[in-house]
Amino acid sequence: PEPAAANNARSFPKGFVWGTATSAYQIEGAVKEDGRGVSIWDRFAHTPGKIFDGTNADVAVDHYHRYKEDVQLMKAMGTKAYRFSIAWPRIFPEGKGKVNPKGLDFYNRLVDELLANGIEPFPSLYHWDLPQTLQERYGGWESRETALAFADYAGYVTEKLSDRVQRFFTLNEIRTFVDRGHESGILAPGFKLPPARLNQVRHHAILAHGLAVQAIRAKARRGTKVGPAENIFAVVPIIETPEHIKATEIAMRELNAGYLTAMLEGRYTDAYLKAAGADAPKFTSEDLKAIASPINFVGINIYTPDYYISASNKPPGYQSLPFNKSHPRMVSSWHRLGPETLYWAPRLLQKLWNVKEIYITENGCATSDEVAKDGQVYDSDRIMFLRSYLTQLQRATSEGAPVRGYFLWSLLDNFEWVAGYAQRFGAIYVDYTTLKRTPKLSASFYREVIARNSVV
Ligand code: GBH
Repeated sequence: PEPAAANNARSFPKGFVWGTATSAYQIEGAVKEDGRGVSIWDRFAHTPGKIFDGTNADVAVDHYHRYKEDVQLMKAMGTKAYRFSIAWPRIFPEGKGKVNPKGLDFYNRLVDELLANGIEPFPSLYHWDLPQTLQERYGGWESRETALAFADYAGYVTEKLSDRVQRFFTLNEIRTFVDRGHESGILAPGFKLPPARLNQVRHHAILAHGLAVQAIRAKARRGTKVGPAENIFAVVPIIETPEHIKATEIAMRELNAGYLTAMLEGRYTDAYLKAAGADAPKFTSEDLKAIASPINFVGINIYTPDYYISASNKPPGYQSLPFNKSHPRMVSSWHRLGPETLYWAPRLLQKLWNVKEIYITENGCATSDEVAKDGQVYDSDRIMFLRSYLTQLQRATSEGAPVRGYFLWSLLDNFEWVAGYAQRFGAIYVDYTTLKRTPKLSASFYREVIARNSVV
């Protein structure tokens, strides 16, 4: 590859970490291999009617057996980092108790392979694949037991891997698996809980994060760094004037009150507790202290904007905007285009909570990719998407926002949860019959961005 261009108006800071991201259930397959236990996602995907195309991730893209090939694909793109998730039911098939060393072996092999190829591992400890036994025995996230079990698992894994892994993410997108899994029931475990129980689930999930941070401090090698990877409400002032920016700051803090705000401030906001009323979660001050255990960085998954304007004459001072009917979307119906999210999310994290290290732990889109007659995949719209989002991210870093890295979702086309295999998020195309991998045109685009450390 050509040498990185000298600093120009589109460059990222020196040492910026470029990576790709995946998660265990979405890519690994091998669900019955080497002693892996059953997860709530195995159960959910095998329940008729839950997945759009009737599929499951029993095989997925067979990464469990093809990880060496996949690492070579990462290397060919020039990525220096890889965010993947560790499947809890591979390590503790029943969530707690008896450990399964063969499960850990897979991640040992993967970490070693990454390091041998100059790629830094950034594992997440939970990407929604809760051991089914914890669901059945305790009611899953409805129980504090699950938070305690998660902390034990986190301590165990980080103790084993922290000789080679420097940074761990705790839970991926608490907001998504809490709300979509326990309120609308679209994701596993597929519940529609009343508000009080839902709020308790949310509390246990952020408590699991905090207790895991403590367990990692106790068990992992000194200096191991940890943080969440959250699907924050990515609030954006639709008009960038002081008045609307101010309203956005208030909205950012309140909308994330059940998640990041609690983790960073060690309290639930008054507005959050007031709105919950009698349904507020039950918690102790010790819980809040644990939830706010000092972290090293904040990871944010950014896809779609939440637009706000000021409403200064009526509390709470901000107003959410509906999307115009013609607002452009990507393939996923929820996925509206909003590149400015990659500017505002880091700026607001820095402004509101003085966050000093930020990773964009996911960003990307599904497009309707096909292999052309010449064997190539011309995903022009993914390139357009990435260029427009990265331009806004560069705007943030050039103004001093402390973003240290960016992980493209996703390395490979994969099992897109409730959408099954119908939505392709990969920079690399996967033929689901042969499992053959073909880098898309966007992989070439991304390689050039990385080689130049600059938007191209
Ligand atoms: C991420 O979620 C996940 O971390 C990742 O595993 C996933 O593959 C990727 O994004 C792409 O989706 O169907 O109307 O209920 C992104 C945030 C929140 C987007 C839940 C989809 C469901 C909308 N997701 N949302 S709806």
